[in-house]
Amino acid sequence: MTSAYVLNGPNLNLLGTREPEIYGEKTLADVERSCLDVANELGWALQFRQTNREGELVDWIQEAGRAQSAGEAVGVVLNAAAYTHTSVALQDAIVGSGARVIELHISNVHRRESFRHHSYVSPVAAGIIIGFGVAGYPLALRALAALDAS
Ligand code: CA2
Repeated sequence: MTSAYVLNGPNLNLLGTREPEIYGEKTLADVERSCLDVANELGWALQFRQTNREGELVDWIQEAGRAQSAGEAVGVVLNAAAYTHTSVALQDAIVGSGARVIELHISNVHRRESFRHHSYVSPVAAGIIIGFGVAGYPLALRALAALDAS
């Protein structure tokens, strides 16, 4: 069965516990359930993960790229959180692995502090979903399906 990866970076385990005015009230477990509903509808297995470690995100992107090359994965929805704005290693992992990546942010980073306006992921992403709250996650899975069909 084809897998879709949804990879979440640092502090997203805190979703729903603090800063609801920015990130809403849903928890990461709620987000996983909404992704599972769409994955089931699309006939995909779901690899939904969160880590606070940059290297672990790199490992998972490489894993997704290998699975995609083997025809076993459709791509990655990546909310790299703060590493979006700092990590050359993530950009290198995306390019080096060939993983198809949809960059996702819950908040509209362009309405926030200027340090959030730059992304190392955007130039190597297939597409970007920003500012739709956690509703962006199922949208991003549907975007992966659309890209896969095109
Ligand atoms: O809007 C997004 O999805 C972000 O990727 C979230 C990151 C932030 O650094 C990016 O600029 C934009 C922060 C994730 C931390 O999430 C928390 C959620 C609830 C409480 C505290 C942190």
